[in-house]
Amino acid sequence: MIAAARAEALDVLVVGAGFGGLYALHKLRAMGWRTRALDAAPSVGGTWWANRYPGARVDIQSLEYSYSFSESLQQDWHWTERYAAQPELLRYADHVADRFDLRRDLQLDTRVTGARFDEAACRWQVETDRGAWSARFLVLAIGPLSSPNLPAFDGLDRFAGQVLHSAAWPLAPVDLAGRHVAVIGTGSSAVQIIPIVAAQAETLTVFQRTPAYAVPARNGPLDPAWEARIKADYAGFRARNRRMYSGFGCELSPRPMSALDAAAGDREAAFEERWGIGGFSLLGAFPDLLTNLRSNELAADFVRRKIREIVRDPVTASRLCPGYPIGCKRLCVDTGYYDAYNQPGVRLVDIGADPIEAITPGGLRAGGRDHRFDTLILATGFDAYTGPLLRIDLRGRDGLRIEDKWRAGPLNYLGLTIAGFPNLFYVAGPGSPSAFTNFFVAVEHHVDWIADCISWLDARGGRAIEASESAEAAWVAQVNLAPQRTVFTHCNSWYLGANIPGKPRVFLPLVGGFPAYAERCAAVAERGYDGFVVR
Ligand code: N01
Repeated sequence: MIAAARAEALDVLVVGAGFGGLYALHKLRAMGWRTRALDAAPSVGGTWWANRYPGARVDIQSLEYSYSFSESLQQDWHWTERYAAQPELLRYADHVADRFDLRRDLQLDTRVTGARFDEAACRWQVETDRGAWSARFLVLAIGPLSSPNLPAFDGLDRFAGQVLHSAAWPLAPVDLAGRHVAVIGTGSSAVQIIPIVAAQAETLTVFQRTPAYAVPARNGPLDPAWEARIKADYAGFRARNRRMYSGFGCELSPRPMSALDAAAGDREAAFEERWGIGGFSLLGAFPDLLTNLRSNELAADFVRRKIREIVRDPVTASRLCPGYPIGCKRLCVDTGYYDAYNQPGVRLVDIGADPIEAITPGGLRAGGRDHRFDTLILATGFDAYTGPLLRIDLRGRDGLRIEDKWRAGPLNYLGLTIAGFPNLFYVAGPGSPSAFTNFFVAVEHHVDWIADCISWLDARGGRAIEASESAEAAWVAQVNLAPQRTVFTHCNSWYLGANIPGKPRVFLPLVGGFPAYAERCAAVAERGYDGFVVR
């Protein structure tokens, strides 16, 4: 670990020590750049450090949700389960930090508070809560989902019991035995928390504003035969996944037809097969499930029938059935979510119909009714994509402030750069396909592209590189247009910023698939960083 903060002149400062930041530090340092990484947390791991709520687990299979940059790493590391749980993912992050000797250039417990581009020096001057740094290039690997959403519920500060947030869970174990617990929210975090809490707590009341679609994970010990088969040609498996729309799932192909054209029995068999396989595979049963509302409705109806089969109380089952297209909000991958509602102490309250009026000292009031509990779990998600960047007082050329630049939405080029902010790159930010992509495939791509760009600039003696405003405008137009041809605009979701009051409603991630995006980024580079201005 490097010594206490000081104004140190670097080539590259990486912000974030999650999986994006760790790889950025490794890659850029190996290329000879004087690189450091900072993270506000006391540990590496990023989202897997912060989201340590009970039940936290990845929703992409671990043999796919892992680094591909090192053959020896991917051969040596053994995942114990098909979908790794949070502690195992954290062990993996720690292992990577140790294995590649990253800690000597890593400073934890250090929050970046501001960064200003010094035009005369062509450098970023970075402020942290532990001193200042100066770097030629700034790489923000701060994660799209790292700024928790804490809704401004009236009376929250007067609640007499314990308040927990899924994305800021305490380090010390929380014993819920004998407690009367409430969960607000029914997104991916809540869907993982609820079955665990249902098994531990005396009672559990779930406050649902909008029902989620959840599909079974079918988690279990990792099949050694499958692991051996993948490891026999891991590079080939990774390459095939990089050609997939979402950067994973290469071993399953959709039926080669619209869901509407399949015979009813075949369609049902396809959905059943995917329900049995588990995870996101259901959405890949037919190629048009996310682009054709009528096809989508067939899959949505299949899941609603499953919910009614699992949940014994018909009123609760009906409340749990979503009315919007499946996949419009990110699909949840669960273990025992719907079944949890069959337990005697578990209740579902519809706050879509009867919104929360106030948190009271002993619970909350909604629709004129008082609900009593002693522990409140907010599983209310994140201020996605823009929240993490806007927490930093970021100023580009001519003092341009990021909050002014992004007042109407996150202007960017390729989801990697921002006009007016030279030599600044971000990993898995707005305008990139990260939310729809295996995160490891996304971050390895972004970091490799950034590393190539920096090398190219340096090799031709350039001091600064910056997206042009015209290239940025064209990119943002594409990001906004692409979802119009899909089901993604037919509900309120964090993809649209709709979960945060007052946030501009613009589509944040890029729709269109990882391969097309990667091709576009490669073409930009091949054409001499088309759309960029070099000084
Ligand atoms: O957050 P969410 P999340 N009053 O925004 C409700 C990833 N992830 O933390 O739908 C009442 O999905 C909100 O209601 P509504 C994954 O990408 C992955 O669960 O806005 N309710 C919703 O029900 C995921 O998509 C895993 O009407 C309020 C819930 O809170 C992303 O992180 C696990 C409210 C928030 O759901 C976010 O998931 C966990 C209010 N004022 C997360 N505000 C894996 O499995 C919000 N809600 C790997």
